[in-house]
Amino acid sequence: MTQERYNPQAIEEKWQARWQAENAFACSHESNKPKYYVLEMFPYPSGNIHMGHVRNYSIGDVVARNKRMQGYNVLHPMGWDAFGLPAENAAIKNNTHPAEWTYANIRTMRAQLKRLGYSYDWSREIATCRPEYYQWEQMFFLRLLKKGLVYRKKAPQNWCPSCHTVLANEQVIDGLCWRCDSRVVQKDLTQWFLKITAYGDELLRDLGTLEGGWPERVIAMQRNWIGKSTGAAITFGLEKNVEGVKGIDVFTTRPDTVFGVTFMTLAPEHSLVEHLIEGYEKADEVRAFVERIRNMDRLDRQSDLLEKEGIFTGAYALHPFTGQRVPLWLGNFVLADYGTGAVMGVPAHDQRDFEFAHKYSLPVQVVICPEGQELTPETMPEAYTGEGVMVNSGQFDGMLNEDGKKAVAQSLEKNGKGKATTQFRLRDWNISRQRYWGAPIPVIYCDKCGAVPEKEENLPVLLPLDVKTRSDGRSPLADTPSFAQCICPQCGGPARRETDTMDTFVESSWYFARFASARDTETPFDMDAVKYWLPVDQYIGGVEHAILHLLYSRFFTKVLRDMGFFPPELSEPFNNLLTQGMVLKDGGKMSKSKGNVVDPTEMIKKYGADTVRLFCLFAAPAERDFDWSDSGIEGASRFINRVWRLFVEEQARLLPLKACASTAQDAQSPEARDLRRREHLTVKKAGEDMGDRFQFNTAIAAVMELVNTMYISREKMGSTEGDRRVFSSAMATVLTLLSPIIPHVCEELWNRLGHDASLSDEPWPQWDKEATAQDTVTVALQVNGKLRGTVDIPAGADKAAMEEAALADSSVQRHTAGLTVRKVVVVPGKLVNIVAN
Ligand code: ANZ
Ligand code: ZN
Repeated sequence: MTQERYNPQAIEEKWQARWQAENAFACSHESNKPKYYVLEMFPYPSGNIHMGHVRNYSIGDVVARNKRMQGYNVLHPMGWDAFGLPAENAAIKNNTHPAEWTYANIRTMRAQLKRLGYSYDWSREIATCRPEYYQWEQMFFLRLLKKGLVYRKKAPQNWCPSCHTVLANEQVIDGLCWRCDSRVVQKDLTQWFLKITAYGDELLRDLGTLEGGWPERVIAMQRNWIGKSTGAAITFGLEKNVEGVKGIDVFTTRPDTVFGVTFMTLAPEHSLVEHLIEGYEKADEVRAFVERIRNMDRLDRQSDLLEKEGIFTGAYALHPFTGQRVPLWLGNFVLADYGTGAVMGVPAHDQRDFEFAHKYSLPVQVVICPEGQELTPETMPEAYTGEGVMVNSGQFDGMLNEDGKKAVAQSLEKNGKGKATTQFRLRDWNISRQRYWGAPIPVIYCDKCGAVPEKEENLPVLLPLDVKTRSDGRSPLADTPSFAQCICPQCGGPARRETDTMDTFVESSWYFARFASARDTETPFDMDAVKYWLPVDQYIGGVEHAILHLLYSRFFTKVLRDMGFFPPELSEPFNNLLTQGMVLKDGGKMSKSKGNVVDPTEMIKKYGADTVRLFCLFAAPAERDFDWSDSGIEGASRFINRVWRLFVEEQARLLPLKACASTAQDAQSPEARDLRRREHLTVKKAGEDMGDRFQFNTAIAAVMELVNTMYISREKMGSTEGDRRVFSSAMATVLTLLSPIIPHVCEELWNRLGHDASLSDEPWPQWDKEATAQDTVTVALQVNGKLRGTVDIPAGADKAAMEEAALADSSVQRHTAGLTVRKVVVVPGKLVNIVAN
C-alpha cells in the first residue's frame, strides 16, 4: 500500500481558511486571563514580503502561539507603515498615484502574510495613511502645540536636492541621502519641531528600567544618542562694548581647566561674529571664512578626521578669574547648535585645542599635572587629558582636579559668572517634510494672525487624493487650491494651509498603542484597553531601528502619558526587545541589484509555508544573521516529511491521546520507559528554549531528537495497550511542541490523531520530573572478592562507566589505598570486582 504523501499546499490552505473563518486569533481586553502583547515592527508596504520579513514575523508568531498555549490572552496585531517617500517616487516613475500604489502593495503583502499562516488578529489591522489613523496624530500635534512641545523655528536643515526634502540627521548617511544617495546640502528653512529634548533626562534615566529586557547594545546606542554631558556654563566678559551683550558663554565639561584657557573658539555661525569683527581691518577675510565653513557638510564638521581650521576675529574676551585678555577665534570644529556655540580653548588638556594652538602658534598653559610629575608645554607631545593636581590655578592650586570641577563651578556661581550645568547631544525632532504622501500638519497661515492651529473639531485635515504628483518630486499640495486655500480659524479671513506633511516616524511612534483599540472612532486609545494591553511585552524587529524609531516611541509614550491618554504608570512602550539578525545570501545582503534575492512566494510554492518558517527559525539563533541555503531549506523539508511519514506509517497503532498523556503504568517495557523519559525531557528543554529563552533553533533540535528516538523505538515497541499509549503520547507531544513553528501540518496531524479542537487552543504540555528520572540498577562493589559497598548507576551503563563509578566510590578507595589496581572485572548491570595488591 502506498502511503499518502505530504502535500503542504492543500493542508496549508485548508487550515488558513479555517483560522480565518473562525477568527481564530481575535482577542479582547475583556478577559481575566493574564495578557501578553507580542508585536513585530510593522512593515512599510514596499511591494512584496521579503525573507527578512518572514524571519521577523515567524519569530513573532512562535512567541504568540507559544504564549497562547501557555494560557495567556495574546494580542498579536499587524498593520502598515504606509506613508512615505518610496510611494511618491514609485508613483512618479510608474505614473500611478501613491495611494493606489500603496493600497495595491498592502493587498499583495497581506495575502502573503496570510499565506504564511501567521496568527494575527486581523480585525485590528491598521494602515497609517488612512484618515481614521492620522486624524489622531493631527490631534496630538495640536495638543502638543498647546503644551509648548511643538514649535516652529528657522534652522539650517539637511536638504536632499533630489528628493526635494529636508532630512533628519539620522537620514543622512555619510553625507548622503538615505534613500537616493544624493549629496545632502544645508538650507535655511522654517520647520516644525517636537521638543523631545524636554524629555531628555527621563529618556536617559528610564533606560535603566529596560536593562535585562533590551539588548545591551541598543541601550548603549540610545544613551550615546541622548548624550548627556555634565559640566559648567562659564561667561567670559567682552573687552569691547557690544550693546546688550554681557559676555560670551561657553559650555565646558572641564571647568577645572579654566585657568588653562589661552584662546576662545566660536562657531562661524555664532550670532556675535559681526559685532566682533566690526572695525577689524581683516573683517572681509573673516566673512569669507564664515561663508566657506557654513557650506561645509555638517557631519564632516563633526568628524574626528576634520582638519582643524580657524581665523582670528581681532577681538578679545576677558578671563572670568584673572581678567586676562583671551583672543577670540572662529573654528570650523565648533558646532553652532551644541552647547552655546562657543568653546574655551585649553590646549594643554584638550587634544583638539592642542592641535589648534600649535597650528596658529597660540600659547599653551598647563593647569593639571599627574600626581608627582611636572608637565612643560614645550615637551608635551600631546594634550594631557588625565586626572591630576591643579597648578597655575590661583586659589585652586593643589586641589585634585575632580574636586576642582565642582569648586570652580561653585566659585563662578558665587561671582555670577557661571554655574554647573548639563548638555544633551539630543536635538529636537524636526517633523516637517516637504512631501505630499504624509499626514498634513494641521496649521493655517493667516496674514493677519500668523500661524494658527486648525480647530480640533475640524480634524482630520484630509490629505487630498485627487492630485497629480509632480515629476520633479516636489509636493503638489501647494499647487492644489482646494487644499491650500482656506479660512483662518481665528479671524475668518482668507488663509493658506501648511503644505508640509509630517515625518513618517511620527506615525510609527504610537501605532503600537492604537492596536489596543484599533477600531475606536471616538478616541485614539480606549483607556481600559490600553491599561490592559500595554506595554508591549515583546517587541521584535531589526537593529537598524535601535535609535530613531525606538527613541521616538519612548518619547511619545511619555508625552501621551503626560497628556492623559495613557495611565500615569505607563512610561515605556516595550518591556522586552529582540533584535533579529538578517537573512543573507552567500554572506551578503540580498538585493535586487546583486540578483541574489530569494523570494518567499517561490519558496512557499515549492516547499510550503511550514518549511519556510521552520528553516528561518532553525537556521540560527534569532539574534544572529544567517545565510539562506538550499541545503538548509531541503533539510527543513525533510524533517517535516519525516514527521509526516512517522505519523501515517504508525497511524493504525495511534490512540487519540494528548501530549504527555501516558502514565508510568503504561510504560512497562524498557523501550516505552525510555521513550516516555525522552518525551518529558523534550517538553522541558523545548519549553524553556522556546518560551523563556527564545532559542527556537535548539528547541527544534530537541524535538528532532525525540522524533529520532521514536523511529528507533517503534521497531521494538509492541502492540500492548501500554506501548501504544506511550507511543501515541509522544506523537501528540511532537505535534504540540512543533505547532507554534509549523502550525499547519501539526493541526492536520492532530486532527487525524482524532482531535476536533484546534491545536492552537491546546494547553502547553507539562513535563513530569518523575518521568525524566533514569532507570537505575544497584551494582555490587568488591575489592579482591570481598563486598565493600554498592552504587546506583543508570540502567544500561557500559563497562567503562561501571568501572569509573566503582573506582570513584569512597569505600572502594579506602580499601585500595596504597595498593596497585591490577585488574577490574565487570559483570554488566551486576557487579564490579577490583583486583589489587
Ligand atoms: C574646555 C575643555 C577643556 C573641554 C578640556 C574639554 C577638555 P561633550 O563631552 O561632547 O559634551 N565643546 C563645547 N561646545 C562645543 C561645540 N559647540 N562644538 C564643539 N565643541 C564644543 O564635549 C564638551 C566639550 O566639547 C567642552 O568641554 C568643549 O571643550 C567642547 F580639557 O571645554 B571643553
Ligand atoms: Zn487670521
